[in-house]
Amino acid sequence: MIFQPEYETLERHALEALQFERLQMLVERLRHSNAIYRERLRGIENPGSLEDLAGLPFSTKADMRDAYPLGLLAVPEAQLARIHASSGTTGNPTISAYTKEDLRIFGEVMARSFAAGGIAPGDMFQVAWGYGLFTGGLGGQAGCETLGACAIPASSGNTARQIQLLCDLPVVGIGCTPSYALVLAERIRAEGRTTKVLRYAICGAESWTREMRAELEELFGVVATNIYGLTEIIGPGVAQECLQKQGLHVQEDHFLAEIIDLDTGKPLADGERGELVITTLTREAMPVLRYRTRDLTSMVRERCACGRTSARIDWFTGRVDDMLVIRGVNVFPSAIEEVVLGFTELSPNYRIFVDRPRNGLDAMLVEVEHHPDATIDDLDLLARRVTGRLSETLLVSLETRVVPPGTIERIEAGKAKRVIDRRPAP
Ligand code: DLL
Repeated sequence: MIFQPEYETLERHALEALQFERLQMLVERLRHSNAIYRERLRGIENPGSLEDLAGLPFSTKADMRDAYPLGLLAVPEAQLARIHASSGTTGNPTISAYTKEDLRIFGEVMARSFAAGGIAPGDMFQVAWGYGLFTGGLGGQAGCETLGACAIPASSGNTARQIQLLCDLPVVGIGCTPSYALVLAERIRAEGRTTKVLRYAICGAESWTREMRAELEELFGVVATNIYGLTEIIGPGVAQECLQKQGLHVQEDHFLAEIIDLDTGKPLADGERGELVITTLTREAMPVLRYRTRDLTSMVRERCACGRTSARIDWFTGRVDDMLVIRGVNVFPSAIEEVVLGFTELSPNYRIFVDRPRNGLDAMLVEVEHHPDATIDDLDLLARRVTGRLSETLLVSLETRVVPPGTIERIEAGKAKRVIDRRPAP
């Protein structure tokens, strides 16, 4: 179902005209309502077309940290209706502030996302992202309310309770991280239970792959779609896959997306992979101009078979910051995930350890679990095969360790942490 066909299926020329009009208003608004942006936009002309976007300054996470907590507000504090924040690993959290209108838009893009992922008004939907400062829980809640679905605000964690709700209530859809969906699916199977009517999982907030999706769909008996977003922009709902599964539709009337070359910052052509940059077209409290997300993807603009005309971004390779440099070779954890999940003998759980012995070279160990249903005669042989396939794909030598099912710790709240990099900080 398309929740707002009047926006989601707008002809491209009309959509781009709307984006341009909103971009002009945004630049004007930033000049007049925020001192940091006024300074940054000094001497820069207002855009005369959408192409002029490329001449406007970028914003980065560092800008947000520097302006902590409320330096990037574009409305008086008295107009704020909510604050969310993302923790990050070091320093100040990143704050996102919302007016009442921003919250309405948050609900709207989440309702569109849930509808695209198979949820209909009247359906029960279990929101299993964390409620609180994290945007997932309350964003999911708003999506249900705007769509007219029935929200079950389970929040993250408390797996026994989550399973009870899924097995007892007619829950049609669940929203959570992909790694938590996997935890739930594994546990339900191990306990020999079945969910009552669960059919859709809408997963996001962390990097995952199509291979992981296939595993999850099989184990959970659901259709799983990918949802993307970030605190700095609004939270989840920036982009969402439809049931055609041909990439994530960007909610382009609210978020203007570009793909740029990481090094030069120049816009890339459709289909080329680079860093996703987003401009908020309608945010009031904390609008963002050309935010460098650090997330790597590509974008196409052809109409999708579902009827939506919005641009679609591909599944992410990962974050720039998550890239491991092993003896000079760049390695994305997502590439390791793709290879590991290609082995039917292995479960979708894995961990990557990176060490640098004193005066030695980087050493990478990939720990994988053998699948509970697989009979494996020779664990060493399996480890050697996985090692071979991984080093062939990644072009770096490494070791693999196969451990028994259930050995690798499952994360029940928050984002999965699969990489343990124990090298000294540079
Ligand atoms: O993770 C918002 C969210 C909540 C998205 C629920 C989806 C579902 P942050 O904590 O600010 O916000 O983290 C944002 O997470 O820049 C990506 O690196 C990563 N990320 C989010 N969704 C995906 C996804 C929320 N579908 C950061 N695929 C982003 C890959 C994702 N990475």
